[in-house]
Amino acid sequence: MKRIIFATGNKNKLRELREILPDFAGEVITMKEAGFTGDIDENGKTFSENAMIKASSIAAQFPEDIVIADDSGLCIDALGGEPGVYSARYLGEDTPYEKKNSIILERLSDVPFEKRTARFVCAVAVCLPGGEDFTVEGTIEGHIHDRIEGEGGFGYDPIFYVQDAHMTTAQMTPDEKNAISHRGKAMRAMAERLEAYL
Ligand code: ITT
Repeated sequence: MKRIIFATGNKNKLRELREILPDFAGEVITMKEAGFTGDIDENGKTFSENAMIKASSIAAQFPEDIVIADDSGLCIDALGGEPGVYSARYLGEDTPYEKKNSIILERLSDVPFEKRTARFVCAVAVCLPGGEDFTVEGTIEGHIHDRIEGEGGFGYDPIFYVQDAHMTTAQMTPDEKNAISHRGKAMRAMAERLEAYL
């Protein structure tokens, strides 16, 4: 059985992977647990490019293992697609999300609901021993809410409103979010492709 390394330092991504694919996640170790110490320069222009940069950086050190990586973020149409691939760094890497979310709400204060369209995107890249690789993507459409609401999820979830569910992704249970989320879709698609390989 090959080891599967998840190239992330984000605990919330790991938690959601465990919720989305509990059997698969039993086999997964983090890049820290694998002993990766280097820096990864996420300088790609797209989520897929950045996901592959992360996965291939780890795969270069651990060529015998399967490596997966997640690059994701929030794209807000009224802000020209921002924060997009800069979602983690947007308004400062160490700025609390409470503050980032408040600033976004302020910037959109004059924008009516129908123009507050946004989507979460998640690209998952996989590097296989032997040099093969692939990426898959998942998205979820929504609107930027008029207030911060909900305690669940992480990051931008308290301002991401899903019209069909009448709530933000932070108000959903983990199962409700994962069933429709960008990461749920991308991780399930990844597992299907990977199963064919395994
Ligand atoms: P790694 O690169 O180590 O995986 P990161 O947090 O830096 O961790 P990204 O560069 O992919 O990861 O940035 C993704 C950011 O997008 C993340 O920090 C959140 O702010 C946001 N994001 C992604 N998925 C989200 C979700 O499901 N709910 C809320 N915010 C999300």
